Amino acid sequence: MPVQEQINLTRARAWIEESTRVVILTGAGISAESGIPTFRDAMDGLWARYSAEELATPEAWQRDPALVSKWYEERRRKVLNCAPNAGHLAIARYQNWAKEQGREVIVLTQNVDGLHFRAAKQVNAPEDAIIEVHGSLLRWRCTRTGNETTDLPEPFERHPLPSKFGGFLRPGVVWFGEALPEDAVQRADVSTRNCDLFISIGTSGLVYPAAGWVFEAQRHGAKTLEVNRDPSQHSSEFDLSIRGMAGEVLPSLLPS
Ligand code: BV8
Repeated sequence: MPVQEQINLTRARAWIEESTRVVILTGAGISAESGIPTFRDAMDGLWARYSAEELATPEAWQRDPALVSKWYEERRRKVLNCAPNAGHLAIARYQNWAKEQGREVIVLTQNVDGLHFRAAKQVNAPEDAIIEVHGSLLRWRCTRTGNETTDLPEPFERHPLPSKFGGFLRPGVVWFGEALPEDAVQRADVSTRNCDLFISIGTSGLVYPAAGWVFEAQRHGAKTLEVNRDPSQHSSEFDLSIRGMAGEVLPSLLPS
């Protein structure tokens, strides 16, 4: 690892040692090493001619619910065949360490793949400190009643699936133009205003309101640290930005 990155890692470790209220924001980059394409990765196969932004919208669902249902079912199946990687596990072990020390570490994930929860289960980390701010591929919701289910046929017999409540089942994710779940926004607002360290991992920082939370933390006096493979939209505004792969950096950065 280049000397500058070593120096940054040493500084970041010192910040983590002295921090007692930490917010970790994660994006698709932390799941890349589990084999899940990031949001900016070009899509392939049947989806090569679409962009994620155009399919992840209520308009796409209105226009062609079968196509959108197929895309999400395929992504759900891929996720169920993947596993948490060293980056997810390092965060879960850090949450365990923090809990023993009476410190608080909250994960705000933009990812809808459920891998933070699976990592937490693997190491008995607290699951109530993981907030899926953009929902989950694993939960599907009736369009008529809003009832959610994770009990889905393998494979879907048809697209979209009829719900037993008279509507259809849509993925339980937040589409562009949809509001984030109120409780997620509430948890994000309170934690970003009260943290003493905000760590952003594996996100391009392009999607709001999540991309703005680092500035909320900064305004309230938190130190801000980024771990990302490439420069992100806001890398220069973090107090410290470490270039690297989450699965390699996090196990040596985070206490366990
Ligand atoms: C809303 C779920 C309002 C679906 C997703 C200002 C304020 C508020 C809203 C807006 C605003 N400006 C614009 C908006 C609208 C919009 C928006 O932000 N648009 C963008 C494009 C400009 N926001 C919204 O619509 C949000 N809703 O604000 O509603 C409202 C209020 C009331 C009533 C009605 C409405 C909703 C946004 C949520 C959209 N849903 N996902 C699905 O998955 O299908 S977004 C999706 O893309 C992800 O969840 C993620 O959040 C987002 C960004 O992706 P990233 O995670 O960053 O991934 P990306 O590929 O971009 O980058 C990966 C990074 O990882 C890279 O930097 C790479 O270098 C790095 N990396 C790769 N490998 C590794 C790595 N790093 C480390 N290690 C590695 N191995």
